[in-house]
Amino acid sequence: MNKSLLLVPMGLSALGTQAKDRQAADCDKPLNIIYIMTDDHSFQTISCYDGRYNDTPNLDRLAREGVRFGNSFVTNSISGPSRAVLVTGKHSHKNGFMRNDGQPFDGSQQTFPKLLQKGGYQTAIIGKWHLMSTPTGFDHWEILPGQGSYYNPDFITPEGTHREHGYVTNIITDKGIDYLEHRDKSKPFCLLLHHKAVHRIWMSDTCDLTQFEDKTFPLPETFRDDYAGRPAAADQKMSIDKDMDLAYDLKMIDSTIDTPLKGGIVHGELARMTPQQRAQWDSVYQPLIDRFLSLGLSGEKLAEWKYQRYMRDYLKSVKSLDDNIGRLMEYLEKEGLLENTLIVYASDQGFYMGEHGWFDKRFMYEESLRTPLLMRLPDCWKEAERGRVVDQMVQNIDYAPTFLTLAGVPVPEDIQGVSLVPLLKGEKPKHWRDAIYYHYYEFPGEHHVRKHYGVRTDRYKLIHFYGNDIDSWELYDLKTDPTELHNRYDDPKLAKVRAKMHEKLEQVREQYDDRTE
Ligand code: SGN
Ligand code: CA
Repeated sequence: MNKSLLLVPMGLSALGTQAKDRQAADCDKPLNIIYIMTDDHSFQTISCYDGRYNDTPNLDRLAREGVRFGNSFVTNSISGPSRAVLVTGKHSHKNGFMRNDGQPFDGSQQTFPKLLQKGGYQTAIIGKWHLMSTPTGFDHWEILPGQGSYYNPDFITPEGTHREHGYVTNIITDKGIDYLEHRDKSKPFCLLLHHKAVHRIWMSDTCDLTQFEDKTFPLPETFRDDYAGRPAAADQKMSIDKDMDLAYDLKMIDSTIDTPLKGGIVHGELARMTPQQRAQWDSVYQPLIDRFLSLGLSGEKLAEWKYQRYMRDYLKSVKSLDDNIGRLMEYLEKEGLLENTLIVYASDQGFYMGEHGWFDKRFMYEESLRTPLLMRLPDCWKEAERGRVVDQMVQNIDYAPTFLTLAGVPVPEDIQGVSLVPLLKGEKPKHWRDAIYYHYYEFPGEHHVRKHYGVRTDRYKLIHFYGNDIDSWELYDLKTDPTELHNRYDDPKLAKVRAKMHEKLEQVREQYDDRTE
């Protein structure tokens, strides 16, 4: 692998750069890191990214007091792989965790939390882990089993499994604050706070049940996509119309509604609720169910109704998340921790809010390739301008080297990402990467998205869907076709672009040493 292929000057001796970073950091104390990751949170539903649907004042504050990454992408748009990329700073084929339903993460490998520990940091993870093996590299850990539950969730700790009472987003935030209260105050810390929200099946806290019920959302332009010229997109199982389950996803629980996934909610989340929680839930959902039954919807009307229900439920769980970020910020402010703490907000990947008619993620199309990324800068970085949007293309392989650099810990050569610290400081590195690489592997699998890999530059995207029964290429001009409806792979007008993008793809596959197909 030749890491310097696309990133020549970034390769400047790691150590030299770090010393400079710390010096420029202008801080007396070492920096703390709080990395908040949510699950499936679309940038479309964060108001500093997109104002169409909701307000997220607390997330917007992170952007205002720091930077918002306008071109932030993942390498493999699915939870476990994204988390493995986060801790290792390496693409899936290098860290070995390529799909949610494969082998457990090999926790004996190098990760940034382990390197931080060696560098004198105390490290903690609270919330969704999803890597199937016991967390390593953390002085403190409390994780959800698998996907976890919204109501009265179980937590696994080194002492065993126990159940907590309440709503998961509040509990994870409480646990984060409690950890900060009781930490060893003589050492800097790195806390990973990994929420379950806003993952399927988008259940809200009891106090937010009525939120958004009076709102109607505009259908995305591509809601009725016919997938012409895109065979892989035509053959998925993530359509709001066809695959979103009325009982499970949309909570229409009634004896007259029998759906394939109904048992999942009846014996899952609803069965976990206390009688009091259930009564609060029913007081809002029973009238919605009655109304739905009285409407007798079908066809397009039903699809549109499903979209509205989906949006409302999803946004309710975003509301609770944003409120809890506010609660954490209040605590950090009160404790004087904003001075020397970097606060990062990211999701494990993006999500479809009805674009192309979909929910879920996985595809290399924009909505799921992108992921929100906000970084609130420590107050002691007096020189860095706040409220900036960073336009350079960044990827989740970059988080690990960023955190190591901030901690003054040397970045090992085999880490594939690059430190974002220069971008945080407002520098304009001359030779930043001009392409990102993506590879998705979970097929056969839930939602039936084919294996694919590809390359994206600031303007074009080339994707190869492959497998036993598919071998198809897609090429998009994101400038003229930002919603990716027109596959131009066979368009003679783009022949030169196509050849260049193939070259670029070869280049990034070589750079990241990916020969898997
Ligand atoms: C679950 C969901 C899927 C989702 C995957 C992966 N089904 O299996 O809809 O795509 O997680 O999501 S559910 O019936 O369990 O809700 S991920 O974010 O964890 O990768
Ligand atoms: Ca996810």
